[in-house]
Amino acid sequence: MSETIESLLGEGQSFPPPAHFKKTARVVDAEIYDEANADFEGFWARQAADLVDWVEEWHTVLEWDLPFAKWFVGGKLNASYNCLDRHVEAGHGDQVAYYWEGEPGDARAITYAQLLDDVSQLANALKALGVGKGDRVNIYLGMVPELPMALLACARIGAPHSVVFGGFSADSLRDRINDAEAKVLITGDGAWRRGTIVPLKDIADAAVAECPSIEKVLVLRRTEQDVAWSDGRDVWWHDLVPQQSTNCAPEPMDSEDLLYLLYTSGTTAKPKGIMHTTGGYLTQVCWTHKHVFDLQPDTDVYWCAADVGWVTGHSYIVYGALANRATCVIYEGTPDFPDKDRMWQIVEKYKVTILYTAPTAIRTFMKWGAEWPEKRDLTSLRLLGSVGEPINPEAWVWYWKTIGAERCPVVDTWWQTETGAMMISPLPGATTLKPGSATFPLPGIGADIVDDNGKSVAIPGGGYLVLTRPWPAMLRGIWGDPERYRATYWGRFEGKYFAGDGAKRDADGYFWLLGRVDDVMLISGHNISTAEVEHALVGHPAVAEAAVVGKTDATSGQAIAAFVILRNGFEASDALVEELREHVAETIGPIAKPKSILFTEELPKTRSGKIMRRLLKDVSEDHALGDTTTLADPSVVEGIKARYLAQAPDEA
Ligand code: 6R9
Repeated sequence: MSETIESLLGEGQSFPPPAHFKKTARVVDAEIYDEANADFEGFWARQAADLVDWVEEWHTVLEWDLPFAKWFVGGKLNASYNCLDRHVEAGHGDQVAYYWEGEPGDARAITYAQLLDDVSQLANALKALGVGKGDRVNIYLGMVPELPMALLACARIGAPHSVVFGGFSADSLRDRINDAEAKVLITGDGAWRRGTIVPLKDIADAAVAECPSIEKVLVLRRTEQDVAWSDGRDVWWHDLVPQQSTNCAPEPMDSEDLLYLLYTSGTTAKPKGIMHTTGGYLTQVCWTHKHVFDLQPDTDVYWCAADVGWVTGHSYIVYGALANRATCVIYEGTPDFPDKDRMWQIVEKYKVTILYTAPTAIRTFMKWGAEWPEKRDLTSLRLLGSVGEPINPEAWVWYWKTIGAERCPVVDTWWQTETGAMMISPLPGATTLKPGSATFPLPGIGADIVDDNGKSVAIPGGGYLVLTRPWPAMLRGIWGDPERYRATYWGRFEGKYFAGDGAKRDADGYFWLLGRVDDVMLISGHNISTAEVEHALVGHPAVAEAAVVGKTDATSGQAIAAFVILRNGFEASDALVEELREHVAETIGPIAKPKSILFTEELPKTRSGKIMRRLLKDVSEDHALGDTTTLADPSVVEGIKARYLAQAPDEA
C-alpha cells in the first residue's frame, strides 16, 4: 500500500479527468475560465439568470464600494421558492430531496413536495410565534430533517436565521443569540450522538436564561427524555406545527436582504457574525454545486457529510443542493456508530454517487483501516470532494484509491464561511488533479498570492492568499461591526481581501493551501508553516494525524511541539519519537525537527474538524486554556495538557 502511495506521489504525479467521467461531464475544457475572466460581471449575470428564479429582475449586476458589495441590485427573489416550489411546479414533487438516516437506525425519505409542505407549515408556525420579516431566529438542533426545514422556513418568511452547531456550549449559544438579538429559538429535547443524548433543551435553557431578546422557544421532540418546561415561553413543535396550513406564500426578498448570519468557526478569539444576503449567494452556491460536483439531478445521490451548523451545510446541504434539485443524504450521527463502517454502509444503502467530506474524517478512516470500507459496496460512487483543511497528499491518494477505486475524481474545494461558496477548486471534467492541491480559482474568481507588501509573488512561490475582485456569495459584513469587517479582511492589503491563509503556487500555477498564517512559526529566523510540518509527519506510515505549534524557546525563538495520533497497529515509544523527528528533518530540513512529540488519542478540534492550535499552544506554554466553547469535545484538551506536563515537566 505505502509503496503504491509513494509511486503515486512521485515527482509530477497528476490525474487527468478519467475518460469515462469526461464523457458526461458538464465542463470538459478550459474555455469557461477565459470567458468568465474577460467579463466576470457578465459571467455571474448569466449564471444568475440561468440558475435562479427571480420575482423581479435586477437592474445593476454589481455595485462595488470597496469593501461593500451589492449584487443583482433591484432584483427580488425568495431562496426557499428556489429550493422547493419551482421543482414541484416543474413536476419533480415526487423526487426525494432528503434521505435521512437517524443514528439509532430509523430513516426517512422526504420528497420535494413533502418538504415544501413541511417548510410551509413551519413558516406559518414561526409567524404564529410572532416572527416577521427581518426578525432573527436562532436554530440549535442536531442533524435531523427539521434542521434544514428550519433554515428554509426562515428564508420563506424573510427572517434571517442564525444556526448554532448542536455541539456548542450554553455560553457560545448565549453569546450568539445575544449578538444577533434573536426573537425565537428553535431547538429540540436532545440530539443523538454516539448512542448518547446531547441534552439540547437543558443547554438551551441555560443559554436563554441570559438572552433577553428571546420571546419563544420552539422545541422538537427527538430523544424523548423528560425536559424542563417554561410555560408561556416554550412551545412543542408537535403541538404547533402540524396544525398549520401547508400554504405559505414565499416572501419576495430584495437581492441584498440578509439571508442568514453564521458565526465563524472560532479558531480565532471572539466569534464574528458573518452576513450573507440572498441573490448573489444563491447564484454562486448553485453554480459551484452544479459544476464542481458535476451534479446530474436526475441520477445522482449526493451526500455532503458535514453538519448543517457549519457553512458547508448551509451552502451544500441546504441552499446550493436543493436549488439544484439534488437528491441528498443526511446522517444524524457519528461515523463510528454502531461501527466504523457506518459511512460506507450508508453509501451502499443509498447508492451514493457524490461524497463530500473533510480531511480530518478521511485521516480518521485511514487510521481505522481499509477493512471497513472494503466490507461495503462503494461502486456507486463517481465523485469525491474534500473541504475544511489542506488535504495532505497521502490522505488524498488514500481517498482516491480506497474509497474511489481510482475511478472518481477528488475535488479539493477551498473556501470559507466568509466566501459563502467554493472559490479555489477543480472542475472535475476539465482539470488535471494533483493530490493535495485545490488547483485553480474557479471561473470568475480572482485570487492571487502576495508578499508582505501586497505585491504578487512570482510563480513558483508562496505567500498570502488574497482575493482580488468581489464575488457574488461574498460576506456583506460582520453583524453590527462594519469597521471590524473592513479591518479584518480589507485592511492588510490595499484593495484586496485577505483570506488569512498562506498558499503557494507551483511551477504549473497550481494553488497549494498551507493553512492559516497565524499558524506560521518562526524558528531560528525561518518561517515554517504548521501545515508543512504536519504534512511531513503524516507522511510517515505510523502517523494518522498530527498537529504542531511553535512554543517559546530561549535559543531558537520558537521550537516545534508536535502532537501525534498513531495509526492502528503502531506503538508509542522513544524510538518512534526519534524516528519521526528524523523523518521531518529529512523531509523538510533539520530546522523543522520537532523539539517534543506527544502521542495522543485525540486532538482538540472544532466540529468541522479544524485543529485548534491556539489551545495546543496554551498547553505547550503551560498557559491557562483559552476559550474552549467551540470544541467538539472540550475534555480532549484537558487530557492532552495533563499528559504533556507529565511527559515534559522540564520543558513546560
Ligand atoms: C468551508 C470552510 C475556512 C478555513 C480556510 C482554510 C481552511 C477550508 C480548505 C481549507 C485548505 C481546503 N480550509 N477548505 N484549507 N484546503 N480545501 O471550511 O469554512 O469553517 O470558515 O473555514 O478553512 O484555512 O480559511 P470555515
